Amino acid sequence: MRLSRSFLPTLKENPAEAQITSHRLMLRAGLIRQTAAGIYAWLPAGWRVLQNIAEIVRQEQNAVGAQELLMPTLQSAELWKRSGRYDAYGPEMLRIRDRHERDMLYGPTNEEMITDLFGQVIKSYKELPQVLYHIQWKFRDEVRPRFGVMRGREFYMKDAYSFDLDYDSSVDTYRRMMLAYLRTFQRLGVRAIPMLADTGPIGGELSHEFLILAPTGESGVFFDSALEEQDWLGQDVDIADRHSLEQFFTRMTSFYAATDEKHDTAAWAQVPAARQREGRGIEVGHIFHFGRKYTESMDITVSGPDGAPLFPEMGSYGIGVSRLVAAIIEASHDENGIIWPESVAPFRAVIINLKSGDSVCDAMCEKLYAAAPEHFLYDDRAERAGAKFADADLMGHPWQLIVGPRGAKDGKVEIKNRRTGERTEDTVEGALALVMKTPG
Ligand code: 5CA
Repeated sequence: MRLSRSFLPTLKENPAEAQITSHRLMLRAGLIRQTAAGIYAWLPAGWRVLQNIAEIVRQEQNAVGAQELLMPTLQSAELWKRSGRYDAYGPEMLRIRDRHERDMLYGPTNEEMITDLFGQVIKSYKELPQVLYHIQWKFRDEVRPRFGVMRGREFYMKDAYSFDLDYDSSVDTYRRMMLAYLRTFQRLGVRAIPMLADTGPIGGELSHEFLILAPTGESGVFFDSALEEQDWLGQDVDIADRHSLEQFFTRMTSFYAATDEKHDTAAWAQVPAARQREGRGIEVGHIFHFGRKYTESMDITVSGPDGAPLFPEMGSYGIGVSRLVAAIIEASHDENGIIWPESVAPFRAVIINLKSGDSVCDAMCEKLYAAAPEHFLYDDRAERAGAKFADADLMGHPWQLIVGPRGAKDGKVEIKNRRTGERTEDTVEGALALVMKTPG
């Protein structure tokens, strides 16, 4: 993308309405604009980040056998009356009436709709397990939407739903999903700590939340620092094998981790003092095992091995995709701006032309840009160098390829790493090879 022609409105000043760093930086870096309270438009750079996150989430869901589909945002109230949640959900649900006076709602979550779809299609225990997910906008009419997309009213969520024949296999599915989550967050370049959690309006008895540490987080957290050191991508778990899943889960849950709601001071005292970590965290994911709550209330069965009807065991698994954009920024920034992990950055690199109009500089920049225009932002504006550097740091591209008359004359590009601040010089080919390396 050429910056001179892009819809990328950066701001020099801090917007008055933003109280926390990620909200300020998202507005200043031109990622989002508010269109109504708690509702945001995603501008091109922000939309790229959102899609990059969604793609990693998708790959890890697919890797554990979940199937992607897409359910609508608008739902019929009838569905929710069947589960009994239509009245129970309260004022957070945005209720709408269509022209035929039918009650509708903007979905805050999809347990009812997926259970109904499942019931229409799956008739026999032989077709189980099924894990289905979508990545779709949700609406919750939060009393106090705040901190930008961190607690919005409309937000982007990945929600998966599982259906198993019996309790044991539903626990396998829960553990597989747990692994998928840990892998997902690690690939996103952040540490999300899994913690035992309350189930709230979703229901059920087994539940974990995933929290990214940040002082602005809404929950107090207590955990064993050993959890931060785990390499979930390097673990050898056979997801088709119950024993292997159990080993993984037992190991993971052997480390203490709990939000303030679930904190157990006696268990906490057992954690070696040097490994005790206390702080605040942002909930970026939440998984629930709730058994037959919805299949029973909505009367959805499959025929079992002996022909008798059975209620499948369910779980649901959410990731706050739009909240993650803000949470990643809370965890990865400095006083100059965002520091994007390579895997989610809107652009891999910005090409900074220090002398637009100079034929040698222009030619070198064009050569760099032509190598991967979909991955590069080319700052071809007639701005002073200082403004270009400030915007590059603010927007947080992992790499800056700086082209000035002196270096360009010798065929050299200056390469700055945004995270480390390290600067090197290389040829166009060398710079491209470094920047285009696949992120981990
Ligand atoms: N049906 C279940 C799992 S699919 C569910 O809805 N879980 S949830 O309520 O915990 O939401 C899942 C994730 O969505 C949360 O972990 C959080 O990261 C995100 N989320 C929830 N509410 C908001 C909000 N108002 N703004 C932004 N993200 C939100």
